[in-house]
Amino acid sequence: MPVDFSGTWNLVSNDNFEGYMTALGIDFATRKIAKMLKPQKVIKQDGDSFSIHTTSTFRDYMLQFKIGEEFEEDNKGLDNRKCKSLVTWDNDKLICVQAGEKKNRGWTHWLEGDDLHLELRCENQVCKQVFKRA
Ligand code: ECB
Repeated sequence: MPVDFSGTWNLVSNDNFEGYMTALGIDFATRKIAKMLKPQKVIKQDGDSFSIHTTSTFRDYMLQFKIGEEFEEDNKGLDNRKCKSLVTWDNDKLICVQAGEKKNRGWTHWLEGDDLHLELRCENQVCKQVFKRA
C-alpha cells in the first residue's frame, strides 16, 4: 500500500524560497509578494494519477500527472517556462524531474509524521517547504 498524499495542506515553513525564485529568474517585485504568501495545496491521489492544486491569494498553480508518464509542463504564472516533466516513486518519496532550460530543476514530496514536505530545486538552490493538514 503506497503512501497517500491526498488532502488539504497549509504551508507552515518556507526555507530559501527567495533563492529558488531568484534561480528561476523571478523579478524582485514578484519575489517580494510571493514570499509573503501562505499557499495551500490540495492533493488528490488515485492510483497512479495525481492532481496537485497550489493556491494562494496572489496566484494559483495546477498540476496533473500520472506516475512514469512524461508530460509537457507549462509553468504558467510561475516562471512561465516549459519543461518535460516526469514523476516517479523513490520508495515513499514522489520525485519530479523538470527537464528544460534550467539545470537540476525538480521537486520531491514526502510525508514525515503528520506533515507534508516539499523540496523545490533549481540550479544550485534548494527551497524546503513544510505543510500541515488543514
Ligand atoms: C502558486 C502559489 C505560489 C505563487 C508564487 C508566485 C510567483 C512566484 C513565481 C515563481 C516561483 C516558483 C514556484 C512557486 C512555488 C510554488 C508553486 C508550486 C510549486 C510546485 O511545483 O509544486 C509542485 C509540487 O507540489 C506541484 O506543482
